[in-house]
Amino acid sequence: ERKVFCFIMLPCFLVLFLLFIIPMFKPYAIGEDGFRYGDGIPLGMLRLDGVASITSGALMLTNSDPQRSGRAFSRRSFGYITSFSTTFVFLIIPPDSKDGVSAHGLAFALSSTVGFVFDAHPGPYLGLTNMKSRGNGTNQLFAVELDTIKNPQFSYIDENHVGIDVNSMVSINSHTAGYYASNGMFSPLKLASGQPMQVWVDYDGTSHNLSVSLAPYLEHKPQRPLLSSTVNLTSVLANNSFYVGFSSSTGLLKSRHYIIGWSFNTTGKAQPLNYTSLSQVIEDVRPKPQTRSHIP
Ligand SMILES: [Ca+2]
Repeated sequence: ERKVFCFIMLPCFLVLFLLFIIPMFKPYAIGEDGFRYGDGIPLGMLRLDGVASITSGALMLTNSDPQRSGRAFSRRSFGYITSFSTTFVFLIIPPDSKDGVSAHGLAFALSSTVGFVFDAHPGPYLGLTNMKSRGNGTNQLFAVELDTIKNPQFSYIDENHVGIDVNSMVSINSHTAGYYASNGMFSPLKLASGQPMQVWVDYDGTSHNLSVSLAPYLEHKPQRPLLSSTVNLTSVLANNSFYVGFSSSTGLLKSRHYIIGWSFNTTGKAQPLNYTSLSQVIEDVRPKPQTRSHIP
């Protein structure tokens, strides 16, 4: 009787396994999902490592330790890359607000692997590559860097630039940080000013056009992007799946790098952020002005 029971029930268990268990391991398919969190950082979706932590509702990528990296990437991978649209608000607090010198910056990144976290170096590598791996196609890495150090070794244009990086921290395209106003004039912005700013990155999977815009917090997305490049991300992210997130590092200078809010979409424009919530987070993480008590 027991044998008959097994004979009937085993195929049933197998069918149940195929129906329910296997789909749990399926990566996010494009068109199925994105991060649509307008209120801040999608905390549960992120895997933090290095010195990254969540504080006051913000993602703090680096704390006040020198020569350290912090990263936050999506726990689950997305499928084959087609198009994407993302926007985020960041805040860099330099170690000494008087001279505004800061290190090293942060990057928004897509990668087919998160294995690099074990070998990536801080400082100018922004926690994404190292001396040996830089430029390797096996990195399967795309990044938009917000770089606050001039490093002649990497052909950096200045100590305050935005760059498009493919498998390397030597940018394929870069521009002094700032934005084009509606009258066409370029307005420079200091990345490590202690002021929040917003970034938009849009990628068209058909034309392979990638554009990056930057603006002061609460300003509209500029009509003219700061940077545009043609990048075939299908060939960069060759594993046909990718993780998305942020990385940052300090050097001898110990800056704090924050992501305040983020939205990422693979099926249309990035969802707008909730600025009311973000303004509160910004207020909470910013250093408070020193108040002196007057003792008569
Ligand atoms: Ca750079």
